[in-house]
Amino acid sequence: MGMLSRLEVKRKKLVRRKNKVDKTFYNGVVSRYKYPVLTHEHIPISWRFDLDPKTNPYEIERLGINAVFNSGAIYFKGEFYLVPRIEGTDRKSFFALAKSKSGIDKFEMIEPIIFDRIGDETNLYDMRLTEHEDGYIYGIFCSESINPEKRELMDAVAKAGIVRTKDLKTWERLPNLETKSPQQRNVILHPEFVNGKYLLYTRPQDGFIDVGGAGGISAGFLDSMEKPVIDEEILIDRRIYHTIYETKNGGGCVPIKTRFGFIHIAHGVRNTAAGLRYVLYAFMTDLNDPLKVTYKPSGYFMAPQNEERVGDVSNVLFANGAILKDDLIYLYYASSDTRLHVATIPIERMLDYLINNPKEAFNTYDSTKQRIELIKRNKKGE
Ligand code: M1P
Repeated sequence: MGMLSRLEVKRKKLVRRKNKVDKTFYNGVVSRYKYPVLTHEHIPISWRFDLDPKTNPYEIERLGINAVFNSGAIYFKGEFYLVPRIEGTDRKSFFALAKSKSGIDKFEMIEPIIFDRIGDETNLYDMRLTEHEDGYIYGIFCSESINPEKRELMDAVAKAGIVRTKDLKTWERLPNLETKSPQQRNVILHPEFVNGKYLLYTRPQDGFIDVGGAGGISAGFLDSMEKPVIDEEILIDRRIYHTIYETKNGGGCVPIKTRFGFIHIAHGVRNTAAGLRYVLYAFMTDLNDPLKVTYKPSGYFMAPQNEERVGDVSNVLFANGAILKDDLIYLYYASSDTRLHVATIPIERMLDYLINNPKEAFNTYDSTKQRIELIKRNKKGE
């Protein structure tokens, strides 16, 4: 058996591996799983090697894969579909479709996704998939280009790109979103019309990495997805000093509708001596007024742990895809910009967490009081 056949056998074994709950972690809300659902090793050999011995006699990897991470997710025709960010060894990210019957394991890559390029855009990543009530599935992603004004190396501009499909096979490219903010990332389409308009969650930013003066997760309305222009961005979840989202935050998954409101899973970023730290937090918005945050527990519900802490961009958890199926949220989260994991969250536990966990205290005095009250209540019950 040649080297490439051996590699494919190894890959197939990896894809077929059954996943199981990681019993070493407990917070009452989330079940983590032992194995990542997608890694660079899950990518088929035929996507990386020229399999023809005449043109590749030394079985050299022609187009390597560096990482598979931040993934959009959707339940479609009885299966769990993912559209992860796949980064080649050339640093370009591309999208591809993967599917699984269980949602927790056996994700098989189907095919890379390609659609029209706009202008001189260089890189695409982090697709959020929304099944909108207008009948289309939209993919909103980051479209990155070099800054046309400065033309300096590393001076990039991030915008929100938009595609739509009805079958996950053919993807129609729409114009990029226009807003008054100089740059945008983490843009998400709300699944329902609000007063007859499309609602988009945005994350305005002054620079490519630094959000600068921008306040946090915002929202804006659109009349049409074919001419996507937002005139006004309304701040809905702001950055706050000495919280887990002090440096920046960003919407993650498409809001999940429940009887109490829409669940948002987002990422919060703080700066440390060791660099930025990304954790996952959640909040709820009002069913009738999706711009109004109704519940928001303090802190994070998931942070990088163990091997999740290390990767190309260490100390990062990032989620841009979740599926609600049979009262269970399947949350697809990536660790350290390197690999993709799944966590499951029973919807009733998520609702209890959102509604009953304490709110942000903003300072040590009030935070300590929250803990002392908890200890006192527990003493009474002894
Ligand atoms: O490296 C961490 C993340 O950084 C960016 O997210 P944000 O704009 O919120 O800081 C994105 O590049 C994302 O893909 C990446 O995981």
